Amino acid sequence: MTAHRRPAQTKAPQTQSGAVAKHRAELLRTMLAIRRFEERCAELYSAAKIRGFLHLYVGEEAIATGVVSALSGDDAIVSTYREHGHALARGVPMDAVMAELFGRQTGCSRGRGGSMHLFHRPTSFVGGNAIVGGGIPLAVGLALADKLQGRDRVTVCFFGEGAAAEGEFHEALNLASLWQLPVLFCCENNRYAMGTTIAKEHGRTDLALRASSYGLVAAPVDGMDVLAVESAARRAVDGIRSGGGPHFLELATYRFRAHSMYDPDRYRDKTEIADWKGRDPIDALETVMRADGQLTDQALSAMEAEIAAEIDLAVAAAEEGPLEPVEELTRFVCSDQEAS
Ligand SMILES: Cc1ncc(C[n+]2csc(CCOP(=O)(O)OP(=O)(O)O)c2C)c(N)n1
Repeated sequence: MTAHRRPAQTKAPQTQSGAVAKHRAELLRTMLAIRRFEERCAELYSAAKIRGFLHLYVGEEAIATGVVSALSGDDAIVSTYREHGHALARGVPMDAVMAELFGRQTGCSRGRGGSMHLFHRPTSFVGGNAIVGGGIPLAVGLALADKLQGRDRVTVCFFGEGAAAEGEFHEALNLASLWQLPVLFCCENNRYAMGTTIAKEHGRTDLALRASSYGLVAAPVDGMDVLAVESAARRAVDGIRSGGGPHFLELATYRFRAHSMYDPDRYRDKTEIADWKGRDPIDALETVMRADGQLTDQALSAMEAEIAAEIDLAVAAAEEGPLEPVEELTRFVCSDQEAS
C-alpha cells in the first residue's frame, strides 16, 4: 500500500487541446473510479463483507472530483460521513479505503473508523465526520491555525445542505468571515437531509445568499457539471490564496441512491430521481469529450478495465488484511505517538 500525494494543480489546465483532453480524461477517470468503487461497496455490503453504516456518493462525483482538482497537494480536506468520493479524488489509496471499510488494520484509519471516519495524513485528508455539520468548526480551526502560523494552505470543508441548518454552521461562518480565514466551504446541496426535503428544513433555501450575509464570497454552482465545479473551485481557491477571505460554493446535486444502505427511500418521487439521473455527471462529461473528439469507446473500455482491476486488487487485499487484535484497542485513543 503506497500513499501518494496528488501533484500540485494550482494553475489552470493549459488551453492546448492535447492537454485539455488529457486533463478531462483524468477527471473522467476519477469520477468513474468513485462510481465503480461505490457500486462494488454496495454489493459487498449486501454480502456482509462491509458492516456498520454506508452512505454512498453515487451521483455527486463531479463535486469531489472538480473541487479536489483545484487544490494543491498540501491543502487540507475535511469531509462528511458521505466521504469515499472525497478520499478517492484526493488520492487516498483505494486499497487503504477498501481495507478501512472491511475494518482491517491495513485501512487508512487502522480499521477503527470505517466508512464514516476515513483519515489519511499523507494526503492531508483530515477526515470524515459522523456528526452532521461536525466538520465545519474543525475546518475553521485548521484555517485559523494556518493563518496564525503563516502557512500558505487552504482548508476545504464538504458538508450537505442539512448541515447549513445547524448552529455550528452559523458560528463557524461568522468567525471565518470575522477573521478572514483561508477556508472554502463546499455545500453539497442534494436536496435531502435523510428523508427531509430542503423546502421542509430551511426558511430560505438560497444557501449561497445565506453565506454571503456573513460576508463570505459565495456562488451557486451546477454540481452535476465537473468542468463548472472545477472552474468555480479554482476561482474560489485563487481568491482565498490572494487574501480574499473565506469562500462558499453551493453545489446543486442529487444522490442517485438512498441516504444510506438502511433507507428504503420512499420519500422521493420516481420522476424526480429519473430527471436527475438524466443529468448524470459522468455521462455529461463523456458527451462533451465525445463531441470534442477526445473520447473513443476503446479508450473508455480501457479505463473501465483498469478501474475494475484496481478495485479487484483492493478487495482481495482487504479480504487478506489483518484485524486489529483486541488487546491493541486502547492504543491511539488519546495520542497517536506510536503510529508513525
Ligand atoms: C448532529 C446530528 N444530527 C442528526 C444526525 C443524523 N443524521 C445523519 S445524516 C443526516 C442528514 C444530513 O443531511 P445532509 O447534511 O444534507 O447530508 P447528505 O446526507 O444529504 O449528504 C442526519 C439528520 C447526525 N448524524 N448528527
